Amino acid sequence: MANKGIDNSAARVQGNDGGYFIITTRWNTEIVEGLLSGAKGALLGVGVDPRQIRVECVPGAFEIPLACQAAAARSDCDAVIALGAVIRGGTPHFEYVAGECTRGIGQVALQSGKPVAFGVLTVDTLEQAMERAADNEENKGAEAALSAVEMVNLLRVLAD
Ligand code: INI
Repeated sequence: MANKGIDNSAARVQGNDGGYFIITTRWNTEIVEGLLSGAKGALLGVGVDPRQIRVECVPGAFEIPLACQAAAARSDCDAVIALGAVIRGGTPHFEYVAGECTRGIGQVALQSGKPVAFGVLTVDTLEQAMERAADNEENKGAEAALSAVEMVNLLRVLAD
């Protein structure tokens, strides 16, 4: 898979001990299912054991950071992968929801010291969201999953 910015060789899993926690939303279910499918496929593709993958769902993108924080606090969590979609589509909520979600996810990563991959689409239209959640090389769930594996590997190297 030739995802932009992701080094697939660096993303090959190097241990089957930890867990990958995927946080999804009930908002924009169809889009999020596409992201989830991409993320799971990417994790399995780089050697993650299915038993290492746990999926939990929150109401919407605004709730993602808190769930990520709870997941990252677990000793059996190596990385968190946040998946969701905030679609501008005329909602005055957009800037607030997208902004808080993005900021919160970054904050959880820095405060927990664990990778929290950002697979939350922030787009203008449903069509744009569908393009990024499609079953192809542009799938942003897959990109987020591979970045999580790559960061787990890097943090292990840096901890030595
Ligand atoms: N949540 C989303 O995940 N995507 C959206 O596009 C969205 N919009 O447009 O409002 C959205 N809102 C809900 C929000 O994330 C919270 O769940 C809600 O405000 C309750 O806290």
